[in-house]
Amino acid sequence: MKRLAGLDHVKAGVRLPAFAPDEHGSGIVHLGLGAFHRAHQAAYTDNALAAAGGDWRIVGVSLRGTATAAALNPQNGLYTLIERGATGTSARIIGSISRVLTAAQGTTGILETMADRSTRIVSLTVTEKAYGIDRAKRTIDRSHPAIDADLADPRHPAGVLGLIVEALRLRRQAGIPPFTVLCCDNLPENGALLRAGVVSFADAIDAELGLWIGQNVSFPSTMVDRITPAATEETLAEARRLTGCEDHAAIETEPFSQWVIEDDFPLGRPHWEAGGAIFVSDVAPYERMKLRMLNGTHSMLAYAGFLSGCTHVRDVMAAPALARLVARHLQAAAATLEPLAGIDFGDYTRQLTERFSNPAIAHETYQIAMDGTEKLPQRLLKPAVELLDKDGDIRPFAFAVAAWMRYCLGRRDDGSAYALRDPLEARIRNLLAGVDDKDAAAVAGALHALPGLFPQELSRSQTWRRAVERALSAMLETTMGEAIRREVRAMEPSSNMPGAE
Ligand code: CS2
Repeated sequence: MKRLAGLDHVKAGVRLPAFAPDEHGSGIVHLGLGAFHRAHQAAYTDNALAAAGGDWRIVGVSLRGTATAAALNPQNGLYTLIERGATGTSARIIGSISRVLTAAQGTTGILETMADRSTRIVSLTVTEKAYGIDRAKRTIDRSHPAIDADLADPRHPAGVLGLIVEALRLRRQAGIPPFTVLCCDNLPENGALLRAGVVSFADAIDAELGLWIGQNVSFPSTMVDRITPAATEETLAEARRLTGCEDHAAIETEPFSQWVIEDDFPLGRPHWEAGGAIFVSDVAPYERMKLRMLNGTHSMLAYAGFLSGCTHVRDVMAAPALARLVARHLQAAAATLEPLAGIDFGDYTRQLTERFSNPAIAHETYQIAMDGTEKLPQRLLKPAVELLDKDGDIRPFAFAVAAWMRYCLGRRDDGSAYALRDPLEARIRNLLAGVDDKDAAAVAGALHALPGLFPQELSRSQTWRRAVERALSAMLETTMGEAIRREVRAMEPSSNMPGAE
């Protein structure tokens, strides 16, 4: 079977790029070329190129590893995007990525491309933990390894903030206007946060550069959404079957996709509307909705699901008791939001329930469980603080946080161990080392002491602590499965849950 490298051998019926990829230059450098970018922004850019043309292809950058480059470069950046819905599967070939650079031999080539006049946007999906921003102080986190290393040698950066600052410095020096920085990670007010981090990093090496960046560089915020599991051998086999070509870079995703963006691109942007992107003046309420309803519920179901034997999100939705807690969490998260024009949270809830239940998507709970300390603040802790302040019902959030704490113990109910896969894993293990793991107050107490994670409004609140300990003690006394059933039994008939009696 021929490797996908051109479009000639692709089976009839597969949707091809509706533009000639080679005829378009690049205008975007994307840092973090994972599955999500290829299922989301690259697909929107493919639609935009087809609809409105322009030199907007994407130069992808893999900051860690060379596997993506080895998969995509021999394919001229082409790959299969498989959409799997409840009613069927379809495949399209994406032509918006031109080539992939890696940091394996240093970042000089990456910096040159970022600093080149043709680059007008630098976008990012590097995951929450890669930035090295202290989110409470909105400054660089000097204890982050990439920040520390890049401050010591700012002309040869390896980390995200270091690369952006050095590329902007090179452009300023050459009299080239700055690119727009587009953060596409699941962080609250991601553009403003990244701006604070970049300016803080620049300030630390050259205050004048920091000032110039603050005044001249645009960092629109975005809300990005598409559930995209990590690709597996099965994904690649499906791509071969559908396209008739060998494809080492195929990705599978759900049919749903959403992108809300602040329209602030001084050097222009692709016509992303063609793929359905929405441009608004303030993304924050959309981000909050998605982070609290989709991602917050995801985190709850990931910890509770992983520990009760649900490998995939779809298994959670097929487990009646846990599915009830999913419904409860969605409702509780929606109740923390201000109304949003044009959005019905009931419809959004139904849509999420359907998406989570998609039988064709094998999205692992263990994948979502990763990096909990980076995810909890915006997904679960912030809404809990707001609810506590209003005397609201914190129970769903306390249950979710307790499930994360139970997960932090690193062993299943049968005693078998797993890696937490969290940047604070070593710290968490140290904190829990001498603690009696049957004692909910002791476990919760130790984890509430993790530096920088829990806001004081929670760690100092007896109401919050009691609610977490109550949920956690059920999880420690029995199995996670039994704790879930107890939680459902304790749900009050008055909680408006369908069938909650
Ligand atoms: C998930 C997200 O892994 C996770 O933490 O909650 O990756 C989620 O699937 C995406 O944000 C969906 O857009």
